[in-house]
Amino acid sequence: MKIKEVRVVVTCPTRNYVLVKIVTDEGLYGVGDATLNGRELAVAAALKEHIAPLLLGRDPGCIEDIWQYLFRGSYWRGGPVQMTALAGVDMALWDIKGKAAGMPLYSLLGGKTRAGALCYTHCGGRDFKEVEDSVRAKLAEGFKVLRAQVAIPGTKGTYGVGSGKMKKNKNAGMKFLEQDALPQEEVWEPGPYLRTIPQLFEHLRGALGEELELFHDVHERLTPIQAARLAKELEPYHLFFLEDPLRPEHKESFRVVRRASTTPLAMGELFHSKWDCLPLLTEQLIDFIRCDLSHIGGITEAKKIAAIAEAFHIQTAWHGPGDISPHAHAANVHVDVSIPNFGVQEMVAFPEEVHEVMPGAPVYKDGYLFVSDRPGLGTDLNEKAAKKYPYKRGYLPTTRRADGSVHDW
Ligand code: KDG
Ligand code: MG
Repeated sequence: MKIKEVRVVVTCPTRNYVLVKIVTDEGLYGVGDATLNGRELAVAAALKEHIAPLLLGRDPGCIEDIWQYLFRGSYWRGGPVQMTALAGVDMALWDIKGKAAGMPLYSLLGGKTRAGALCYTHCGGRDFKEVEDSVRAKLAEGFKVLRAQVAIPGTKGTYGVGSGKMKKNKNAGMKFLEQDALPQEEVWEPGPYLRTIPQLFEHLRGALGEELELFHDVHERLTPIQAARLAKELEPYHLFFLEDPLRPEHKESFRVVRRASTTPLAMGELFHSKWDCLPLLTEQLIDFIRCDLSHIGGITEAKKIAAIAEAFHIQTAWHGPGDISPHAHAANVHVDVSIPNFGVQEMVAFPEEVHEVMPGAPVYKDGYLFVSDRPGLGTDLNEKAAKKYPYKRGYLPTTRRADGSVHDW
């Protein structure tokens, strides 16, 4: 079998997605996710202009060799754009391999270690009561693990609480962050944030008890000593984990946070390779590795990272936001249900438009995600439907401190 064509589809069914469709001379095809939020066209150009010509005529079954060839053969390797492009190709090739074998991806990866993937979703609110109500609503839907974010008094546009400009969607009253043609600007201060978050979890544990698993996403905004203080002050509320307390540039600073507390730590959505993960894994500075399969070169690299993590008693919690496609969500769950050290899976409910363009997303039931037994990833791409939703330039928000200086979003 040979690769005959590489198609790149950019579509915006409520938000932008970049898909790679690899077609073989035998008519089989695979589809992978190459979406990089806010830089979609850079990845599309990398794929069309630089990567597609290298794939034509190759055997799509040689996934590891193609991965090595694209990664090591380029000399200038790594980074978000190239690793997202590589992920799209990798997922499409695994999809083809599954279809050629007549097997779902989880089977090719070694078979099921569990029936479904324990998953979490997001709860946010303008105040503690709103967050509590949101948690109660999600508990009623069967969720067992929930992320809790609250608006920080005196700031503008807190991450994860839907305080940006929101767009209503037809799908069950869901709302989506509207991505503007230029970035929205948020204002954030560490003082009020550090005072508010422990109070939020005090409120939630008081109102809801100890049974449910709760956690919080810092979104990489703190300094090491601030993160250490937060982790320590959250200890009495037994978080499932504290997510991304620091930026990936400061991996050695995780030692400061680790020394200060026993709150479990999760990190990795901004990583791009196994080497980014290494010091945190080998020094056991985190408890959950949460890379984004679409930004680390796909399933091939995820399997290796999971295996290294397993040796250090660290579990996976792959990134699963709305800005990666159902193909990537399916890849997450296929890996989740076939490795021994799976921890938890982030999930979102996609709007109707996304299901129309990319059918086959994992199915949610009573706190768990399930992939189908269809060969490959089990997802597909409706190219005709994709054309109805053309690309719209969009950015993630940016953040400034109260004095106007730039801060990390
Ligand atoms: O594109 C950025 C989002 O993927 C990120 O903000 C989501 O932090 C995130 C999460 O944990 O889902
Ligand atoms: Mg996060």
